[in-house]
Amino acid sequence: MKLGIVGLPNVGKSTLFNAITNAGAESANYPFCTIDPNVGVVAVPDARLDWLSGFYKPKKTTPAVVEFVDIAGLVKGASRGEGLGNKFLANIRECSAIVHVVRCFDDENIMHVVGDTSTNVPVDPAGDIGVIDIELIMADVEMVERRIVKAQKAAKADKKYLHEAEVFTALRDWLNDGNSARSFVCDPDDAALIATSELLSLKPVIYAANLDEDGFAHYQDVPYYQQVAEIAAKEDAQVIPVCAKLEAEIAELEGDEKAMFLEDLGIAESGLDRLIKASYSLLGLISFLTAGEDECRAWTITKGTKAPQAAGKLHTDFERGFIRAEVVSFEDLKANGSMAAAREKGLIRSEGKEYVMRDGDVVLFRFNV
Ligand SMILES: Nc1nc2c(ncn2[C@@H]2O[C@H](COP(=O)(O)OP(=O)(O)OP(=O)(O)O)[C@@H](O)[C@H]2O)c(=O)[nH]1
Ligand SMILES: [Mg+2]
Repeated sequence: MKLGIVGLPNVGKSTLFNAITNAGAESANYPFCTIDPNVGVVAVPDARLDWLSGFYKPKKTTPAVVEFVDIAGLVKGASRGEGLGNKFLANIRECSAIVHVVRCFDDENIMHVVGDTSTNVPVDPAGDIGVIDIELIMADVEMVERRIVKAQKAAKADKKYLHEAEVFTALRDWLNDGNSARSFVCDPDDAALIATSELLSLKPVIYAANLDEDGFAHYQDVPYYQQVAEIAAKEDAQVIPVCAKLEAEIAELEGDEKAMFLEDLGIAESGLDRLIKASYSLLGLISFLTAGEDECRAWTITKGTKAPQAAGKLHTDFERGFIRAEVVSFEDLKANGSMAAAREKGLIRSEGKEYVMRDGDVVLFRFNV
């Protein structure tokens, strides 16, 4: 499950990607400098894992990870193939969710383009988001049209496909009115049907508002940011303020240095850390933890995973031979200072096969093989 970093050219996608992965993807003041998608795997910041690791001093600490893809800038007309649009849209199709980077800074030295890549236009977050949305929506219309034709053909042999054709026709009309598939309202069965179609505008989205250093310090007062926040609120999406350039600098610092730098700036957590955590959650992922002297580790599961399947992440034998899971919430563990103290207070629960794992559960699996 990957997140695609999407937006107009020159809005700071590669700078943000670099900051996220510290991987040195190309970044330059030149539209379309990113031609091939860059993929980066990053650790999900987790203060709980840090605490466990500080307590157990294990030989190894293993964080959960999440994957980002730096996708080249889309321009107006991308869905008709402008500016290698089809290729970039295909890159987005392979991702499970989208980080939409929106330029919220002025800089006359850095071109802002939406269509023709040689014409500089003013920064306009709401308009810019609209340009990207329309390209994703138009690409979806094409996919949906094909789906309708297919369903209509199939309906000649089997009437059950008539409903499918109807659902996709209603969706096409919704898209043609300039709406994202994400906001199409229908019953859960129809939603499941639509989910089989890999539509771009159906993918969950987070907005990353890329501000300059000044703007970032008081982002709530910046009109550019407010525009993005307003759109995000309407869509029930998250918006995270970042200063990609600053984040790239912060990302190069280590532990203490980083904390000091952030403190100087008066922020508790870098925008990047927030963005990575929000991205992880946007994918529907949570972490449970295992702790000991050998290893402290955060394990990735999807929300709703039951204990035996979570055990299966450690080893297939653990799932097959699952007996019980001994579970304590991280908060309870931390509040009591140690496993032994938590046990004494009866805070370590013994959970069976039907237990649905929660984010931050610290677990010991009992199994029999
Ligand atoms: N002033 C300022 N410049 C920035 C900021 N973020 C990025 N830039 C600059 O904007 C230019 C373009 O940044 P990139 O990260 O390459 O942009 P991109 O969105 O990846 O662009 P394409 O790959 O061409 O679509 C670079 O010169 C960056 O240094 C920022 O927060 N403030
Ligand atoms: Mg780029």
